Amino acid sequence: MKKIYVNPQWQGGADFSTYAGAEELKEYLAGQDFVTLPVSTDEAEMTVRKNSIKGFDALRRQMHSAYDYLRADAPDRIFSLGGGCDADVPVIVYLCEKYRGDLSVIWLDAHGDLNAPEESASSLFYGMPLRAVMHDNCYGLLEIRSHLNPSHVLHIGGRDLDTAEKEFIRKSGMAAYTVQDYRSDKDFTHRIMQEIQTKHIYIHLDLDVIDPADFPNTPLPVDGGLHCNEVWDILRSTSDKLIGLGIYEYMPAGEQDKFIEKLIQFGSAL
Ligand SMILES: [Mn+2]
Repeated sequence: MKKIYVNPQWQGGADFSTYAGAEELKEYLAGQDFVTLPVSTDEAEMTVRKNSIKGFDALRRQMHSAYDYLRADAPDRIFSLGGGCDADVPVIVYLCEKYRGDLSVIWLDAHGDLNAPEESASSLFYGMPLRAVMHDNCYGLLEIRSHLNPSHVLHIGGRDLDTAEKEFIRKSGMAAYTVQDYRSDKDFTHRIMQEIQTKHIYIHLDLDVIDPADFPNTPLPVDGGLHCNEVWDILRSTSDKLIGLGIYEYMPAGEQDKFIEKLIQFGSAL
């Protein structure tokens, strides 16, 4: 069974634009069954800082609540829409448990999302979600039964990574490919599919992996990104094993976007 979740969690970036983005994405889902996960809009909660994470209590409460929804529904395929990148953590934790670790995650993102809390200059959780799903208890935010194995992570499209994030990639054994890596190998998608040993793949798509000239409606755009057709190529190449897709960091555009429409059709057909 497939389920569609909209998680407008904005606290990771302390930025309401992703909350508003989730609201706008719902318009693309008209006529479909989906669940909107509960999220606080209380800005005062952002002043609570624990474990070097801002908005810790609100994040912890929302992540537990999202995780409870997932466990109760027990879907085997998930299409999720954010919200900030951090809103994807309960989905990945759930799928990792559901498939007993037999899950690879392809993380498409201009940023690493790989900071440990104490390495983060901002203490904002949206810079940490990929690291958190590889950590025993998501730094106190969510208790995990089986965390994601770094050797099951493929980061693609990164071009604005912190020193500590590069160091983590080097030490952890996770794979990371740049836009240049993708373009310099005609068989890139074929090759990464050969590399993936698990039976199941989840794709986390932070829209800022796309070049701002192709898609600007995201809070932290970075030049030199993938083109929409290249992102599409990566998505389609995984379809045999794909059991989930997440679309994150969407900022309201105020008008219909063709590529978002295409992505939402793809996710809805999982
Ligand atoms: Mn991100």
